Amino acid sequence: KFSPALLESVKKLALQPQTPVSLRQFVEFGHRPSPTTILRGNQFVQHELPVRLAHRVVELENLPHGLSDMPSIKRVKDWYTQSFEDLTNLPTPETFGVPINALKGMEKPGADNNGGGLKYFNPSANGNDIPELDAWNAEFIKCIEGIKRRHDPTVKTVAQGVLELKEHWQRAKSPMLKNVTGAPLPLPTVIQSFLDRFYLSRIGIRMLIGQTVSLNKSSKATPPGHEDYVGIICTKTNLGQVAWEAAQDARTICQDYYGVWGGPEIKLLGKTDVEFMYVPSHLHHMLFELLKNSLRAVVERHGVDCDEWPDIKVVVAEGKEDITIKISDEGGGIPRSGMPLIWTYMYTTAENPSLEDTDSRGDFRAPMAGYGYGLPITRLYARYFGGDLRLISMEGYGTDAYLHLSRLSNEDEPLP
Ligand code: W6P
Repeated sequence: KFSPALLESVKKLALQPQTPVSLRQFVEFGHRPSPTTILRGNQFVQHELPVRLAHRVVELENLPHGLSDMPSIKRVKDWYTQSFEDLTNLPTPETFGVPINALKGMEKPGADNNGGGLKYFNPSANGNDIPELDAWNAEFIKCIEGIKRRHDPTVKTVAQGVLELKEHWQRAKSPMLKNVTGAPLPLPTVIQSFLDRFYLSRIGIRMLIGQTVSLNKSSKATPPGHEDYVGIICTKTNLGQVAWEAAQDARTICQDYYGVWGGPEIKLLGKTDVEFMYVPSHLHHMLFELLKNSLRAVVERHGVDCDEWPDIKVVVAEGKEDITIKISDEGGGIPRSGMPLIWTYMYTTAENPSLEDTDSRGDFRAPMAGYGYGLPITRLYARYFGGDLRLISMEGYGTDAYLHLSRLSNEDEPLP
């Protein structure tokens, strides 16, 4: 399927170190970028993405317990290899004929407008419009957007691969599946930590692509309402606003799923008006996931016919070093013995976890609970920018989820 030469160059790049990018670097780099800055960024990504992809290909090839041989894992590995090929086959600006020398001296945006650096560098105003540059940038963006789309089904497909491994163990009557009680066994630690590394790396790769695509598209004009944005990063992310939206979305899903009217209320308390630098889509994703869990716990503990469910409380605290969001539910908590399972890629309390977002009638049904990957992946999103997620359960009463988000945005991106 892939040429031996390509596979060789994958192995070669997998030996090169990945380059971490901090949130601060993302912002400094993407703030009012000149055409030269955009080009430099694109060139960095054209090199960095193949390095990161190559690391994943090699790891996917060498997984323990036969996981590498599962058809779904092979598919995912092929996507990574294909994306590597797409990027390395793409011409570089030089081979594409971008007159690199014509860009010399254009590094400093605003250098020739009072030194304020407040205006976008406008090449055409200087008679320096470079069609080859625009054409290469456009080609490059098309390529990485295609890569992002290709990898959309990764989480689902890897989950499928883990199921294939479990079925393989069953057929082989492997001791890996020797469960006397019938309770689901946690995955071996090596597989668990592989999945953590793999999904954390995926967050980083998608951050790099998302940021690059966004900077290229907004470099000519700031989209309305995006004055505080640098790419997909908002320098004034309003926690209360994102939390309110995540709460609305989670409650809508809860109503549809349980057929309840309204559902438990979600109260926002504390310093909800805090603004800080973050990726709003990441924040939304984490809060949405946690709130869905709390809603599910409350509805299932108190019943769909309950006339007044206990509120779910979201308390925001602003510290110097981090912002903590506590989400408290009275959903009965989690037994202590079940706590370690929370972070495994199999924990689910959904009665019928399905890989499809459809119910038994085949209708589309919003997944109230997915395939048990929500919580571990939410914690990875928190950790990606130096935060963390902890759960404290009071069995018989409820659960507190503590989401810590780091304010010190100069920590290095973690790169497994
Ligand atoms: C529960 C289980 C859980 C997981 C994550 C967040 C909140 C909750 N509540 O009962």
